[in-house]
Amino acid sequence: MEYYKQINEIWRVQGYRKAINTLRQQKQPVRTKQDALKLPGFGHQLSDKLEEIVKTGKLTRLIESKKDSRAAVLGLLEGIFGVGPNTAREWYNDGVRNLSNARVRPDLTPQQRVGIDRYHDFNTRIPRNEVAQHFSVVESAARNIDSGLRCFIMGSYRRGVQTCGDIDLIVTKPGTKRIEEGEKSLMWVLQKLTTQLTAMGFLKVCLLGKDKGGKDSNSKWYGASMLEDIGIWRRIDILIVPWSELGASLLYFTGNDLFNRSIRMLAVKKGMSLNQHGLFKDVIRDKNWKKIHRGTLVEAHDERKIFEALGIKWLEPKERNVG
Ligand code: DCP
Ligand code: MG
Repeated sequence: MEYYKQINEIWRVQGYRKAINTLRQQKQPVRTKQDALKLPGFGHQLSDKLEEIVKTGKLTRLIESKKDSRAAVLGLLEGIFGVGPNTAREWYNDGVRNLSNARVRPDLTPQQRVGIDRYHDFNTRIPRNEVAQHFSVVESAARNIDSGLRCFIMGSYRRGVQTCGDIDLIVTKPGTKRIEEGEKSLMWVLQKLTTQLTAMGFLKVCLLGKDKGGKDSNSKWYGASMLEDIGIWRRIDILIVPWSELGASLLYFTGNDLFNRSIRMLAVKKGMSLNQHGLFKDVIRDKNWKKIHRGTLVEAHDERKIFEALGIKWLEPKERNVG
């Protein structure tokens, strides 16, 4: 039971708790699988385990789970929004073994606290049709703000998978360019959009950290959204991208991450460089492979043209589920 508590398997913990109570109430010792099966809360698996303990004095499953319990706890902790492998390891070394231990960390960020409070919600896959419903809410709010805005669903949804880990959305507007190039018309959109959606009760919390998204602070928003009739908080990312870079953004945010890695490597092999802002050539790098000049733009707006410029045939998003 303690092991399952650590790895947050609540149903199993309850099963074990019931079985333990049942055993405590027995007047006669329970020694065999057959005896155990007669007791409430004892199925075949638990009864087998009981007999194994009586006969051998040990439990193989428990020995195994001790071996993998570090990995399990690290996995559990990394499932908290805002906790990466380094934080998980640090917390583990400090003795954190479950979510309750994590919750009382003095260094817990507000985002991690939400991640713990909504642990179950955030770790439940989202059915495709629910992603589409969240999208519709955002899209109609965006259209109300400015009928010229265009919204897209990215990530695993665009690759056609049946359930998604989170909701990735892009908002853009025909004619807009990069902020550095002087086009500012989209900067206020995200602010207005998220404020309205929050007031509607659709967006539940903003999960941007202290740096508020760093240099992209005007163009991305991380948080949680919820449909009233479903009641589960979902992780949602809304990104504002300039129309001039739509293709590169579509390519990047469609993924999957392994596909992205290989297509970026291909670009490098061809003397180019690909990122979410575009495909560039004549990039100048120093001897540590650090970019010292971003190069000249080959293509950024048209996703298909990026494939062409790389000399590869167009791949539908559903053909980009690699690995
Ligand atoms: N991405 C990437 N490298 C990363 C993270 C993300 O290239 N380290 C890109 C590719 C992803 C896209 O961003 O497909 C969206 O990121 P997600 O983490 O939301 O991944 P998916 O949407 O693909 O999967 P999931 O269903 O788990 O959300
Ligand atoms: Mg996603």
